[in-house]
Amino acid sequence: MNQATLILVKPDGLKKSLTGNILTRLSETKLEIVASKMSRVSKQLAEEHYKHLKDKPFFKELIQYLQGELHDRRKVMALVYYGEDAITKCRQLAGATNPEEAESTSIRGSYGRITTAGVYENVIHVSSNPSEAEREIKLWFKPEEIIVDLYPAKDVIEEKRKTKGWI
Ligand code: DAT
Ligand code: MG
Repeated sequence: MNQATLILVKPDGLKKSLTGNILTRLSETKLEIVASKMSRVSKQLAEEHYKHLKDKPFFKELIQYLQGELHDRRKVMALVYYGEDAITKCRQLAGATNPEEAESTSIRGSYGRITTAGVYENVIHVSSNPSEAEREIKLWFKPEEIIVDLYPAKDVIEEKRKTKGWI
């Protein structure tokens, strides 16, 4: 079954210059990249992304980590991969959540670490199931930023929104 998944190259992945390695690993899946961008991560976005973990003792550090405060890289690379069993394939390549338990050849097993403060710096985010993927993709991307019609969208007339244009 065709699926979409959100992928984030987290700030530690960017700081360690792992973007190329990670995209190369993910290209083994033969999935299609249907959206990609560099994205600043506001506190609000980070908290919404990880809202299922808000009661965990590590939530505050996790939000700081995703915002790039631990790596002086206040951005992530966000992508949407699409194709047959996209979630399973990408999660398999990513490896287990805990980088010390992740298979050593997986992305997290190869490049992740646990900090002394207990933060899992695991390099990459992959959605865990189709409904989470839909929620996350809609959180990180606008319909027009995705080159296929993944989910139903409506026309929105924005008259007074201030944006930037080239001079
Ligand atoms: P995953 O990223 O594998 O989907 P998750 O959604 O359960 O895992 O957790 C999101 C992130 O939160 C995870 O990438 C790293 C962090 N995290 C999860 N469990 C943790 C723990 N026990 N200690 C520290 N960080 C943790
Ligand atoms: Mg998850």
